[in-house]
Amino acid sequence: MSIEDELQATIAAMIQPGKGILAADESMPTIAKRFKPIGAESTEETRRAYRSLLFGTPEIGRFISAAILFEETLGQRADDGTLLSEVLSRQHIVPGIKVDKGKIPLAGAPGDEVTQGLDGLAERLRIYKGQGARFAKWREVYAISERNPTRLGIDANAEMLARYAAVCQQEGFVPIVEPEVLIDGDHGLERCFEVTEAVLHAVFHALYRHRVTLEYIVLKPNMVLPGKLHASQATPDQVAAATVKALRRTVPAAVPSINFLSGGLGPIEATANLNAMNALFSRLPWELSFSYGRALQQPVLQAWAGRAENKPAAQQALYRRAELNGLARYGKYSPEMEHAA
Ligand code: 5MM
Repeated sequence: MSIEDELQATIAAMIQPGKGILAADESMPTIAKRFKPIGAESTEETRRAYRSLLFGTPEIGRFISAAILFEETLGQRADDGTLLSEVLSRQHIVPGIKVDKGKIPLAGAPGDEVTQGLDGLAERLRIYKGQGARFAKWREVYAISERNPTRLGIDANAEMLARYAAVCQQEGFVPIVEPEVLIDGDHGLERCFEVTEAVLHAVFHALYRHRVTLEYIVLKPNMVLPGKLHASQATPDQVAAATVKALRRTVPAAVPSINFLSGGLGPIEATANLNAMNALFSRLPWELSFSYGRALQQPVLQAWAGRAENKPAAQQALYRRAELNGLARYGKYSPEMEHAA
């Protein structure tokens, strides 16, 4: 199969009506942070048990078309010895891998950060492909303050995303390009809009310069929201209008799908916002979908609480959340559904 055929097959499998992406690629410190409130210790075995639970959820492939894994998970097996990537493939869920190696302060731009991990990326991708991964993910993070992100921060992060995406496509991996403007702070929706627009503009300019084929990427952006400490929060319709406005100004029509991160939004808010976008805007050039981590997993973690006997309830929680987000893909979700059985 040519690289182009490979990319085409992967993107077609990742983007399907009524489905989205499950982000389960928490790094070691992040998964420990997620386990702490439910009283679970993060060990190789608890991480394996938890991720086996997620991926083994019966029928979850009805609403999830792809899952992002952390490197360790790619080599782990379910209780019956099946590789977790194979558990996913059997449900027609494409396995992918987070390939960035976390962020460090960006020299010359106080308050901005940049993500590491480009060294040896092509070689790592070849190994991951042998382990079943077909797409990759890389996240850049932008904090909002009066001074940040700086012009340097925006450009340096765009450059990293584009270099990563180019290497991925060269190796036959579909890159998920994730520029995340953080929700932290007391800024208003307008400031988030302004930053998101500038960030996306720079990202697509860099992708063009690095000859990345836009037909074979997935964009994973933040929604345009007021900071979480802002005096008033926005309605789903307001978030939808601002987010689509920013995307229309910056994301070329060649991009097949935009799969939002949840970025600290509650599960219900994340679903409601996605639903509003799909309900209000029916003639957009790209699919609008989800690639949630916390907004899909929070109810699962609560139901599981680190105990094997809670596995069926936890899987039910994941199935329900995925199903509701699947409805939001069509603009057919309503908050009343939260209380249905
Ligand atoms: C699942 O968390 C991902 C990895 O984060 P760390 O490297 O910080 O551990 C993260 O990239 C995630 O995929 C995105 O932030 C989307 O997740 P949310 O929870 O924001 O939907």
